[in-house]
Amino acid sequence: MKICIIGLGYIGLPTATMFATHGVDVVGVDVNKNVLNKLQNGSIHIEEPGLQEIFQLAIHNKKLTISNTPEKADAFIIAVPTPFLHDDYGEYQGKKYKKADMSYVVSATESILPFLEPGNLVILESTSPPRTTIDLIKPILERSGLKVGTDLFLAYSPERVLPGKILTELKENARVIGGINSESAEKGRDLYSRFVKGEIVLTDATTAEMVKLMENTYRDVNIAIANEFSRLSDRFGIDVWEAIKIANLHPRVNILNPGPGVGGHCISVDPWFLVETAPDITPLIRTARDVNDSQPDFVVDLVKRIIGEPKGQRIAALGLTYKPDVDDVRESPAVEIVKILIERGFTLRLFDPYVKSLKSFEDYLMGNLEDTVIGADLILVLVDHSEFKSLDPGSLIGFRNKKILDTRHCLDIRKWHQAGFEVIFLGNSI
Ligand code: SAJ
Repeated sequence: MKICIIGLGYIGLPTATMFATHGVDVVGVDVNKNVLNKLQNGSIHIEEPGLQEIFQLAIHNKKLTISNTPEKADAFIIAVPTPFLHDDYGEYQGKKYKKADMSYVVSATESILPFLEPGNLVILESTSPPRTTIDLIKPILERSGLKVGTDLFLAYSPERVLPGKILTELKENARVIGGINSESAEKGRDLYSRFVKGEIVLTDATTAEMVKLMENTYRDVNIAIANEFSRLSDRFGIDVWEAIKIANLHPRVNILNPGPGVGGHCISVDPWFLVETAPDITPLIRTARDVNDSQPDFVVDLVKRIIGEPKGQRIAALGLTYKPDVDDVRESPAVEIVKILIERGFTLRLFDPYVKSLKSFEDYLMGNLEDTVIGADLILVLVDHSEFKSLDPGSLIGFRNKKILDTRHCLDIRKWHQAGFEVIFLGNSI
């Protein structure tokens, strides 16, 4: 069995490695020269626990090869990104909405055309708007002269893994495989069952696309309501964290955590794929996106209420990634908050143990925590990295004001009080 995986990013690389360590010959293909260089030299370009070791094993055993072009194989998996377009918006009733950039999916699909042979299976893994497999991928594949459904088999199978836990979740999570016909879905099941231990559920391609989008949209909408609760609690002078804890004692209530906003390449992007394809019937999904996207403004407003309008105050911002213990800053609300604070005229120093350099913030980024907090009027915790949660405030010196704003509710308040700090949480009236 030989497969070709197009796209060696956060999903393609772990998936390629998994297949390669489960008896399949894998050709991993990417177009990015830096990525190829790194991988061909034996090291991975993403931070993911455990991946480096099994990647090296797969390369060493010659089960995984890295290339810049596809080759003939039994199956092809497309795992390229589907970000949104940054300069092309749709509009519905005077409001702009974001649109998916399908160009990587299109060029990846076109790149396999010369290598397709009768009996091949093609799987799209990239998160995509509903009907992409049928309306976009199928016609491209048919340009090969092969008939999709009889000569070629086609399915959509979304990844559903959590960054930071990818290797375990790839194996253990339930996997949905949506075929354009039942034979395609069954061939998909035969392929993924080589390493998937979770339940494999077969359905049609459009249902599988919807399942993926519904999961992330469900989460986005639920985080939006938690964020709105944080604003209400702030207004009414109560602690949102205590209120949520008590509300969640109800057997049918499970409110998520408010925070500085929603980031990452999934939850903050995918709901737009539904709004884009059906703007007239998705007001709730759209509003949730707007609420989460405006949460950074709420944080900036809170900062101003704590230290006043900018006139030379210094802020030590801790954390830039979109969530804890990863190095990913895509769509990160922390980055957005820092950007707004700098624009407004505050003086910032930044530190993130996972981010050693970041375009446009180079002058602000510090190499260690100690230098970051010197002269600070406010410590602003934007990400709940383990390193910050376990921080001993007694080890830090040189503040101008001992104030800390925790947007993640992750600090041990007792320790910080003992060290003489005023601790403020997002969603806890000041
Ligand atoms: N967040 C909150 N409050 C919460 C939970 C999360 O503000 O209660 C924020 C996080 O801080 C982060 C963002 O939401 O900025 C998203 O983080 P996440 O950990 O919820 O999810 P992702 O984006 O890392 O991964 C999601 C997962 N989807 C679901 O949990 C439904 C994962 O299973 C998917 O595979 C992934 O998206 C994807 O690739 O689509």
